[in-house]
Amino acid sequence: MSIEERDRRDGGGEPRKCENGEEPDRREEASGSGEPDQFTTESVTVEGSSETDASQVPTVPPGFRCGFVAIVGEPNVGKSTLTNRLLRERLSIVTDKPQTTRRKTLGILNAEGYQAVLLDTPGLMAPRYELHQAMLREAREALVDADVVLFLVEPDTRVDVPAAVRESGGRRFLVLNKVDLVTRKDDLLPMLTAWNDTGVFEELVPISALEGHGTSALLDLIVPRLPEGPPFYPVDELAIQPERFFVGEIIRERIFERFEKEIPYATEVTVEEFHERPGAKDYIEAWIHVEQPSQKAILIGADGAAIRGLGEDARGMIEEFLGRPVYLSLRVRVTPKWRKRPDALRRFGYRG
Ligand SMILES: Nc1nc2c(ncn2[C@@H]2O[C@H](COP(=O)(O)OP(=O)(O)OP(=O)(O)O)[C@@H](O)[C@H]2O)c(=O)[nH]1
Ligand SMILES: [Mg+2]
Repeated sequence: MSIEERDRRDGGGEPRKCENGEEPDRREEASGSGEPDQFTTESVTVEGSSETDASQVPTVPPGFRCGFVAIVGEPNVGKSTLTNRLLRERLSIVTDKPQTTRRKTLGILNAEGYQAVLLDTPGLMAPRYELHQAMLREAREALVDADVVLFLVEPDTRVDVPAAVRESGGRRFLVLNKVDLVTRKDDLLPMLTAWNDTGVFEELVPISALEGHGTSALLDLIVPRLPEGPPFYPVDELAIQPERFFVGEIIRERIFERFEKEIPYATEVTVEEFHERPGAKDYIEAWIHVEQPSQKAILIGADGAAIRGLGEDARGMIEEFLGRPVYLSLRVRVTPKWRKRPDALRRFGYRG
């Protein structure tokens, strides 16, 4: 199957609710500063392929459960870490910096007797510009769709339930994450009691998403709350968003890891080309958009060293994710004030 076919299938199979793996609108070229600089990296061979056949949907036994589980909370509380832990796959990007996740990311947890569609979301926060508004829309949409809402918090945070969580129609759980950081376990009970006193949650579950403590117990509480019904997606699928979405996310993650201060936040990644080539590795061309020429200079680095390092790092992770070797070409271009511009955000695939 070609990448185009796979992406069409990944993005096109209409789920009962939510998500369609939208492509950015290429007709709306964001303004730049002349030709972008291009950098390429050689690839290494990685064996194996993760290709699956979407048509193989087995018959559903009686009592099968399927539903959407929204994972929401403030930035950096561990939503993506929990998503990956429950999926047992590294699907969502994770960094130690807040506001890493910018779009709703679907992960499909398939197990005997149920399919839980996990919705990892951007952090709930006070929006400062258009990009934040778009991120909040993604999180709120997930809440509308959810059968179960996991509201993640860290220890010792102020007890405050956002209206969007309070008003969501799903079954609400308070998930106290990062309990590995709490040295005196006696401190947990008062924290959980304070959250319980809000009267919003039907379960309160302490976990460590990082270490995997409490996460199977959490799943055991989630599954009975999913409605009975057939699976929404083929039961051998992990994700429905197109491969190019995850490729862009991996590049963004590596930027968050490798660059400091405002650079990760002023950066967006679009995958402009992604195709198979007869007798050669898949070709991927991604553009890294920044807001100012000074940021472009930092990303490129002296003699292109920074972007070469980024390209090699990202290519390795992309190959691991896709299970096949790729040729990655990175370009950097300046799109002034893109975080505040609805036209640029649309071009980058955010919905208005
Ligand atoms: N100690 C500890 N750290 C954790 C735990 N879960 C997540 N982290 C760390 O917290 C940081 C943020 O994790 P993410 O999963 O990216 O958090 P997020 O809520 O998805 O963040 P945004 O996407 O930015 O909103 C990372 O450094 C994680 O390793 C945990 O249970 N214990
Ligand atoms: Mg995240």
